This record gives sequence, C-alpha cells and structure tokens, in this order.
Amino acid sequence: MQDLNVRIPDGIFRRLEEHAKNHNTTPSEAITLLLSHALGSFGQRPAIDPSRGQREGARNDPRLDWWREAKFGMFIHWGLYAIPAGVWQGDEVPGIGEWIMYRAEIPVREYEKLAPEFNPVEFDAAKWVGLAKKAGQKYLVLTTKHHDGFCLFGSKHTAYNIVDGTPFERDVVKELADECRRQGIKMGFYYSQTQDWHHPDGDGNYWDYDASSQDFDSYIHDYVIPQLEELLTKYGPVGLIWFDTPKQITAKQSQDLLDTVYSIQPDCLVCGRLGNGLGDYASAGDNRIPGSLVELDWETPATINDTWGYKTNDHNWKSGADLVRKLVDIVSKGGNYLLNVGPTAEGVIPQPSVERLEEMGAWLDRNGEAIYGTKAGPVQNLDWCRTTAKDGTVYLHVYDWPADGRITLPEIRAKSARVLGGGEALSVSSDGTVVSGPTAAPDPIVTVVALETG
Ligand code: FHN
Repeated sequence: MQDLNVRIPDGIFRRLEEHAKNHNTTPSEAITLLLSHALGSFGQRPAIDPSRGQREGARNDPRLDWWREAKFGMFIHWGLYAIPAGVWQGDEVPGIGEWIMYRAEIPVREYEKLAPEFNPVEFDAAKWVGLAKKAGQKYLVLTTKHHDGFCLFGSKHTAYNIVDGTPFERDVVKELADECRRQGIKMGFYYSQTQDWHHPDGDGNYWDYDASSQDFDSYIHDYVIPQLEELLTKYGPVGLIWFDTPKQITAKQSQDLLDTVYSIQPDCLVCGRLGNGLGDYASAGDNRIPGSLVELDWETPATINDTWGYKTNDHNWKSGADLVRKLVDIVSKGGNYLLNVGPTAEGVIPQPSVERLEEMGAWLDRNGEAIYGTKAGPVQNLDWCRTTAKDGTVYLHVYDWPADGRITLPEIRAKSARVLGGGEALSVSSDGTVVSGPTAAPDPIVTVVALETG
C-alpha cells in the first residue's frame, strides 16, 4: 500500500488481502480494481480493447503456431531513460521510468545529452538471453525504439542511435538477435510507431513542437517505414514486431506498416497494438488479466515491479509465486505472458528480476508440460484452481491444495492422475471424478495434477 500513500484500516486491508488472494493479484492491484469499480470506469475499460485486437483470419493462421506454443516471453525496456532512472535534476519524477522525458517535459536538446553518456559496458547479450532461457521464456521482445525516439540499432535515418550517438558504438539489436538465434529463442522488436518525442513530426512532444504544423504522415512514410525496412532486412528472421500506443495512427497508415512487414518478412507477426484492429494477435492492457477465457490469440504485457524502464527507487517487486500464478492464470484463459525486465544504464538486469525469473524457471522445469503448447482448460472460473489442456490430458493447476487431499471435479472423467515434477501417481475414483493425493501440497507454489482423459 505504500505506493498509494494512504493509510488503510487493518480490517479493510485484511479484506483486500483476501480479495487479492482469491483473484490472484496483490492488495495494491485489488484496491486499484475496487476503486475503478467504484468510479464506474471498469465497464468502459475492457481488458482487451478491440482496436488492439486480432485481425480477421489470424485466429487460424499457422504463422502463429510457434507463438501459441511459447506462452511466456521476456520483454526488455532499455534506453537512455535508464540513466536518470526516475530522477531528473535531483527530483523524483513519478510514474513509469521510460516516460521521464514526457513527465518532466525535458526538452529534446537536454534529453539528447544523455546519449554521449550511454556506455553500458556490462551489456552481455549471452547473459540476457541465457536468463530468458533459464526462466523458461521462449521469445524476447526488445525496445528497438521507444517513445523517446532513441534507437538501439544503427540506423542511417537518424544519428540518434546507439551506434552513431554513444561511446558504446555497438549495435545491441544485432548482438541480441544473433544470440537469440544461437540459443534458440525467437527475437521480437518493439517499435513505437506513433509516439516519438524526438522526431519533429512524431506524436506526443507538445513542449518542443507545435502539433498543428507537424506532418505525421511524412513521419510514418519517410521515417517509420524506412526504419522498419532496416529492422527487417539487417537482423535475420524477426519473430514479431511489437507496435505500441496507436493513438492518432489512421487505418491506412496501420495498413501501410502491416504491408511493409509482410512484404519483407511474411512470417513475422505483428502485435495488436499496431492499431485499427490489424494485429496478428490481440494485446491486453498493461498488467491486465482478463477475468475469463478469451477466444482470441492474446497477450498480457506486464511488469515485475511497477515500471518498465529501470528506476532506482522502484522496489515494489511481485513475488515469484505471484508471477507463476499470473502465468498460470493467463495461460488457462488462452493467453501469453510477456514479462518485462528493465536493465540499468550499465546493462545489468536488476538482481530482484533475475531471482524471480529463476524461480519461475524452476517451477516451469517441474511443470512446463502443463504450460507450453497447451490450450485454455475445459473448466474455468474456479477460485482454487486453473486448468489447461493438450493431447487428451487436462492439467489442474491447484492453488489451494485441499486439506484432505481429495480433489473433486464432476466435469472431468479421469482415467489416471499424476502430480507433475516427478510426483507420485494418484488414485482416481471408479467414476473418474475424484482424485486422492497427499494432504500436504506437493508444490509450494502451484501443484499441477495431470489427468489423462483421452
Ligand atoms: O507507453 C508505453 C509504456 O511505456 C510501455 O512501453 C508499455 C508496455 O506495454 N506500453 C505503453 C503503455 O501501454
């Protein structure tokens, strides 16, 4: 509750904790949800905005098969904002770290001075990709250009990039793309197509530029498209382009970007945040998990603490167990989880993120069979458990292990049951609806029981 800076009476806090537990969230998230209910805004904010949805025909498109199987990816927000890390001229700037230029209305000429300071000598692509692998993440999405306009790749269309504008002079997009290929992880590129606070014709910088004299269409056609062409021709096969915050982009401009991607790399996927309903898969709101099953290909992008770009003073880390439960919850409803890390200006992924990702990876080592390549499970809307399914097996992800060890599921007829992670075979009642196991939860985070039904 500290981040909200209000005192909550003990009784109410306990009820929030209970609500949080039942809804697989934290007390802070629970209060945000309750407040949004109270303010009547919840109904107007669906978890998946149709304009960031899935284009017609994509639901059965086999190009998405690798992504459907992957379920879990690593998001990386990295750029010049990692230098101020939430503090500008001695003052803490509230909000997410990568928005510091906007929140503090830092003039382009001032913010640009960060580039010659950017020298992430600790950056090691093999370490970052190795961490994603260890965490059980199957794809990685890097901010090649975020809203501040700074590019993490060498570009002939601006010198405001890591190769030409910093003492580091290394193309981290190339190093990461090569390393992903080496370690068998799909590489995706985040690219802010609408907001660009550095480009005179980009969206969002109202403190330096006068919107009425901007030429946004020229920015799209003479800058964004040529940069996309670079990203799609210089770094080998690209798994996906993760566009973001469509805002003023028109249907024609979104279509032009889509055509650019498909014409160069037909297999490259495009995230729903391209806008105008044209994405290959839908994108939920940040940190938003739909309340129930969604019949689309969709993804929740999410933070481990409360920021995407690194902030020195954000220590509000979700626990490893909470993150595992969020992954399970999302997968049980048919979605993917894209979980973010925000490396420091030196190029180091913060240790609390490393620890949590390793904890998730250890859980996935035991239980990955119930996550990768599965579909949403046949039983939804249970408090104590989530379900996923594949090939004649239903997986029960049990949050609250029953004290008597008996699990009853009238909707399912099991022929046999086993606990994942080397656990024992469980006995099944003759009608296949009751499974009996140990009285103590076999897995301290979430126990998965595989029911053979086929
Ligand atoms: O404005 C961005 C934000 O900085 C961050 O990149 C997130 C990640 O999903 N997307 C936008 C807000 O939704």
